[in-house]
Amino acid sequence: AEYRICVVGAGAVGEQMVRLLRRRGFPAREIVLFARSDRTQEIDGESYEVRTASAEAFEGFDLAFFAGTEGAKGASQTYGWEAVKRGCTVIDNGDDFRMDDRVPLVIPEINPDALDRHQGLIANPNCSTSIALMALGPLHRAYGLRRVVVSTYQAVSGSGAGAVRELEAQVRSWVAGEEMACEAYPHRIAFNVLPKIGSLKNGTPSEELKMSRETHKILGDDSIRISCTCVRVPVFTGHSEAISVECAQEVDPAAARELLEQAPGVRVVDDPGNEVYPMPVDSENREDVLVGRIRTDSALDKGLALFVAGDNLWKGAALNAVQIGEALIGRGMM
Ligand code: 11C
Repeated sequence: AEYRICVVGAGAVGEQMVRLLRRRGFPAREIVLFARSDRTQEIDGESYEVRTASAEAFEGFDLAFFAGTEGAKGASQTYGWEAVKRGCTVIDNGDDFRMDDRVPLVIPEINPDALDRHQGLIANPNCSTSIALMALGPLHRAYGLRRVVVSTYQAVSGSGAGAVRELEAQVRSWVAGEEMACEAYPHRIAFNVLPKIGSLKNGTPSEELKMSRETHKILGDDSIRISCTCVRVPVFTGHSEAISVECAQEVDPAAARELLEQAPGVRVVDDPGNEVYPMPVDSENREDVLVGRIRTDSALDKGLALFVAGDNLWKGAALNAVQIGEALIGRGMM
């Protein structure tokens, strides 16, 4: 079968969704973009029709990918269930329904069975959650995670195309000896790090709440104690994370490395003596999440430390969404 597909949101994530649908040969009869105005948009040399979104516009589509970022924020609240009512399955990259009990939150390599309970709308996790869980999922299954301590190093593209332009403009201003303009963040991001991502909810930055709540939901285990510090760094694309875990079972770093080498969607790059380790520049436009610096964490009982890097727009967003679509087809649910 070939499917009629729409992508809601024509920004950074929407564009990557279209690119990955094509690149992975998704069986699409048609791909249409929905945004705030009618126009056409060129992606990789192909011209796509952009239509104004409305509830009725979803009529006749089989699958809708909501980019859920930038200009498309809130679109799934307005149109998500409206599209489902019209027979369209929705995969939502945004934050609106991730913790909704009706909505499975899915990383296809980690918890594909959650798809069986879907009611038309499926949520894609936050980028830092997906990238961490590509390593933490297999470790949890093998060793049982008790505690997780994460520090993230998140790229500006996670804040949208405006933040990417701002980092570049600030670097140019610095070179020219000029004042840096700050709009995307409350402080300059060039040659700086910002240890708060998202708005505060009861004193905790929303990005840190997302990471712990989503991890509990995806792994189906609320007992894991999670502590996060999410930090924005002056990197264009690729979120990196330093992670320490305490396990229920004894964990040997060599065995953990072997386990992660077998894990789908993971590439182990772990030879620090030869300067081989995960870096955001190597994760960009790459489907696998890079995992390395795998070692004992002696500050924790049965502890393991590791470092991961993944493309926040790919596995962190568009790729995972497309893989959810592929998994639905693979499970005969489309
Ligand atoms: C960031 N993680 O890097 C965010 C972007 O809930 O999907 C994605 C926000 C989300 O700022």
